Amino acid sequence: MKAHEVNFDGLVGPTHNYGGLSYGNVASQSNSQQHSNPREAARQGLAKMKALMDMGFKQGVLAPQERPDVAALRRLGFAGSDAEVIRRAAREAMPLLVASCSASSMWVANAATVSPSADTADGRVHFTAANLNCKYHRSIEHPTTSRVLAAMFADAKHFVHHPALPAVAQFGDEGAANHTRFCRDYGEPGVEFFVYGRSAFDSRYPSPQKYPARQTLEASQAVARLHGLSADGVVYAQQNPTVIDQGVFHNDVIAVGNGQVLFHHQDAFLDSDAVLGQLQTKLAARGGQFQAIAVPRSAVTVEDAVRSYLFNSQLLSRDDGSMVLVVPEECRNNERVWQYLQQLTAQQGVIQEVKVFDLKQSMRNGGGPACLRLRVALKEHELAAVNPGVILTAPLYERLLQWVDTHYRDRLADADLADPQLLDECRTALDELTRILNLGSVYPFQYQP
Ligand code: SUG
Repeated sequence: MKAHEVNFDGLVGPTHNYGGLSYGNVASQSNSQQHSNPREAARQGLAKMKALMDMGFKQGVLAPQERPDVAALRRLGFAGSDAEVIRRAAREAMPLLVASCSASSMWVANAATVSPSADTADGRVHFTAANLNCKYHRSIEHPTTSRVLAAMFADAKHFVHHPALPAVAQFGDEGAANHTRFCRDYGEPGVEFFVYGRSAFDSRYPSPQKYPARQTLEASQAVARLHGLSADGVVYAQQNPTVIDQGVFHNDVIAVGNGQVLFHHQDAFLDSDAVLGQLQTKLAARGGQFQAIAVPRSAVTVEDAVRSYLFNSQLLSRDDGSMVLVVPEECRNNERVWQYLQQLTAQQGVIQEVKVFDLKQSMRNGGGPACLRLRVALKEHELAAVNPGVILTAPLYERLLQWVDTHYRDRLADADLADPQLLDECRTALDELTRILNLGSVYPFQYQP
């Protein structure tokens, strides 16, 4: 049965800004307080979606969230009309207003973990929304994420939605950014690879010293249980704590996998040989042939990887079995990384082409091509059951472009977040978007929680 990997890209929201909210994410911290350009950010994201669609890849769209999140501010004690809530937060607790305005839901690699039906006990596609509880501004995403995913994948015959794990640090879960799947074919049983930063309950596991490890082993194990994965189809690996301390806040900043291939930095994992050995053995038991492409630190340092986001790339399979690597422009601007990529494609190995995209607006917050997409492997009949409103087509692309140009500002600074007018603009835009994507009422302002 034919199956596809569909990339659902997060549409950048109208409040895209640089809040400096993510300690441990070097780009977010170093670009704090700069003014942003939400219109350009959304256009850059759409350009990538369109280009991949034009190359023949299946592409979907994931809607942004309602921001400022007035309901979240109310939960923190700000009262009055919506405008008063925003003005009071701006006066008394600007960092909370900034957090409630973040467009961070655009990085949908953190929206959820997804297991395709070939891997799960009940033969359905399973989704677990990520609690993202390491950062306040991200921890408020999952209720709406769940509603949006349920509106996209509504048919309970094929799709199962699990609520986010308990919202405590011990179950810190960052979704697909720490999850990869290896398989011979997207429709066949595969090996799901969960990478965690620390253990919450077992002190024998080392932890980073400087920056937080966002994903715990216990969260990854809970997701695997919820999805009904079998032990022979799962590998757990600990991220190297020293790379977390250098700014690798998710595994997808240091490794990317697709099909039977893992493209990763030499320093990505603790006990790398054992990890790669397990992947090789478990994939072989499923009839596959695992291939690891390790980038040596002598060619690309961890610092280069963090600056260029070489590994925050999309590795996509073409019909002839070869792969294309989708990288951000920052890779071309880094001499060592670019040289490595030239050598890689010249070898005539599995990765034969590199495609470069300008995603600067998102990159300044630490979000590259891979952060912007949630992968869902679907068999043909499952794809047919997805809400067709969210599958990108040429007319939908044109409509979204027009929608962005109508509603988005081209400049946003901290002070603008205090303007209640921004809330009205966002709600008007999102109300229209839910009609364009045929999502129904998914936002708090539409259903009054
Ligand atoms: O969680 N940045 C996001 C970037 C997420 C990248 N995702 C993956 N690697 N999959 C984060 O740190 C910055 C927001 C700000 O500072 O305004 C932010 O949330």
